[in-house]
Amino acid sequence: MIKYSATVASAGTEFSPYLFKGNMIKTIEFCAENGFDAVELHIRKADDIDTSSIDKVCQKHNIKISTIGTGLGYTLDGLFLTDNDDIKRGQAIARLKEHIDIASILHCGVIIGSMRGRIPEGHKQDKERAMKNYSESLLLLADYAEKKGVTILLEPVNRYENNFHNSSIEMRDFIKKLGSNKIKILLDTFHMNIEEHGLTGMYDSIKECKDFLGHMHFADSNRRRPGAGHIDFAGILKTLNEINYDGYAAFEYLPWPEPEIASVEGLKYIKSLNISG
Ligand SMILES: [Mn+2]
Repeated sequence: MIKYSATVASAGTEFSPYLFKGNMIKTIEFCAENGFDAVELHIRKADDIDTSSIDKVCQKHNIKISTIGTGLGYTLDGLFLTDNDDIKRGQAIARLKEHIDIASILHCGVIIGSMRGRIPEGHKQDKERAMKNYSESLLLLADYAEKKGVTILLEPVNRYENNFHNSSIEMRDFIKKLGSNKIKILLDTFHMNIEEHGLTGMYDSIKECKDFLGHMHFADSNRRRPGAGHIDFAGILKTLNEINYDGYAAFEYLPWPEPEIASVEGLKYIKSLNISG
């Protein structure tokens, strides 16, 4: 059975695709009252949140934390794993370890999307070095995550926002090659809508990734709530049920026209389509 999660960020701009911003405790209470199974926390660094009060409010309202999103470390602090500067890459790794520590306390996964970074333009050597640094950093983090009982979720991001591992299959093949069972794939319908091939591309990719699938992000084609664009969520849900996906789908999209409506209407729409799950 698919479980649903809503995104909340500790910071971000008007154009960040997070449903809620600011008060995490209030958001968790709102999401619990409105039928969500979980909340996905997007935080910049560990001291953004008080894990014990979050844990307490989750237990009180019988709701979980599904995932920690880490992209703010890239957008606000410029930290990323393909960085060829050893000191800065070390800071990126340290930041992600902080996130893994939090995830270990809250029993959830850690997403690496924007903090993957980009492959630098220019010399072939620099590109190869960035890719090597990236893979080695991930394996180091996977070791750390394994000790802490946490799963790392790598997210393919569309070509307009990143320049490598844009499609689901590219990312799946990379994860397969890395060979760590603590690293799984996160498929985001917004990115898939841009990258996957043909009319059945999104469904085919979900099936192709099924052995590695750890998390989903739901957003419609215009990055608004499901039902506000043209993605066929009935087909997505049917495919996820076919592969017996029992993880989370986190609602990561623009809070249009406002967070409360965007979250509640999105969930209502998805539940109306997903009668069997
Ligand atoms: Mn996403």
